[in-house]
Amino acid sequence: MKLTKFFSVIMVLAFLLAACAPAATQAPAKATTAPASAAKKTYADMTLCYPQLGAESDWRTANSASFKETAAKLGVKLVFSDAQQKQENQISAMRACIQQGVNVIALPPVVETGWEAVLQEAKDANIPVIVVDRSVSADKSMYASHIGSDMEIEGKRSAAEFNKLLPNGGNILELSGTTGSGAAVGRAKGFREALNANIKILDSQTGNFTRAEGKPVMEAFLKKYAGQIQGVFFHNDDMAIGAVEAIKAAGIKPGEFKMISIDGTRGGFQLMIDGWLQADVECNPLLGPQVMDLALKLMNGETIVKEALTDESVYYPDKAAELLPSRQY
Ligand code: GYE
Repeated sequence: MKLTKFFSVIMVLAFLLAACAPAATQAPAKATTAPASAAKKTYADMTLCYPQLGAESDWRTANSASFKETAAKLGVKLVFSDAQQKQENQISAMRACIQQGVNVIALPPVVETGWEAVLQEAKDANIPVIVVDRSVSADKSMYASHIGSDMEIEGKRSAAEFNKLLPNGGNILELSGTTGSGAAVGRAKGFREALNANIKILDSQTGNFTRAEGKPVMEAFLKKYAGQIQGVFFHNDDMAIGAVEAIKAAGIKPGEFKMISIDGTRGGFQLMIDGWLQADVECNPLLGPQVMDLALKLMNGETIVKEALTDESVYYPDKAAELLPSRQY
């Protein structure tokens, strides 16, 4: 029985082989790989435009480095420029990228408004735009995705620190970031929403996110509000560093003013170690890998998340010395 079954299987196989053989010899060989157009794109196929907004802070330097290093590692061609904090420079850089026919544009917008025209031009040229770091006010349909920090939460976290540091209330000052930037707008909004009613913001002036501008703003505050200041809120560490120079020069000692900043750069950690800052709210600039991953997905026609906000925390002086050596920025 077993033997007959074996032979019948052999017979069937032989028949099938005979039936297939002529087809295999006569018909043209089928391509073993999919046509090039359907092949999955890789990082080597990508030209990514990054019209960086400037080099105003250590956060920004780390952000630029993240894009350059990630591109070099993955083999992505990066078209990088520095707009020196000027929106018109960013717009011209974007237009040059559209002209050049890059695959994807990653845009860190210096301010929130005024992007509609150039976003439309990118759309018309079928070049997707990923908004990076700060937000834009343009309609969400104008860009593929936004990836960055939740600026309002950072503002709320900063306020929560003042609420703990000044339980009986007090007067504070605010050195805000670039006027009209998503970072400054969001941080100011979140801060005001979460600040206890007994803490009064005496004044708020922009230091444009730089050390150079933070210092004179603080000097003017010290003159104007001498004897009335219990705390200072900085929208970033660079302005805090500039302001501390002015505060030191005025003979004020660490801890006399309660001070909170945002970013968590090495410079901010050093201010915590030296007693100037009571907390530093994290804002992560290392966005290169995530942006390039999303850009590749777009090139392959995959759908991507509309909004990806980074998970962040708050750093305190007690761990600052231990953590400083391992900080990447
Ligand atoms: O906090 C600041 C930089 O947009 C989140 O810009 C960014 C901010 C950052 O200049 O240091």
